[in-house]
Amino acid sequence: MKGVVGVVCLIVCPYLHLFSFLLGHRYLRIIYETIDSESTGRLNPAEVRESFLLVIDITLTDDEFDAVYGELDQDADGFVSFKEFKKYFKNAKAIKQGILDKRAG
Ligand SMILES: [Ca+2]
Repeated sequence: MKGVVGVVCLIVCPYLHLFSFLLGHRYLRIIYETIDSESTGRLNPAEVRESFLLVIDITLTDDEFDAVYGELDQDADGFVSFKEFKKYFKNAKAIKQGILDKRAG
């Protein structure tokens, strides 16, 4: 059953940000739980990187990822908890715009 939910979410998640205003912050929880496939309750760097594609539809470069990981992993334990994840992506639009602005120079 969990596998089915995961597959459905992988199809739907790329579009979740489009109607995130309807779901409130719940879409972040859905995305977090989908990426945290082993239900460890924390995301490792590779998983966090994957989350950017799902939440804001952007694939980060190595440099971009290094720059933002410190902001995400607030307690610097090497992993990102849901609390940290939610705090960072609370304003996903602004995060996306910030990355695009930096790319534009
Ligand atoms: Ca952390």
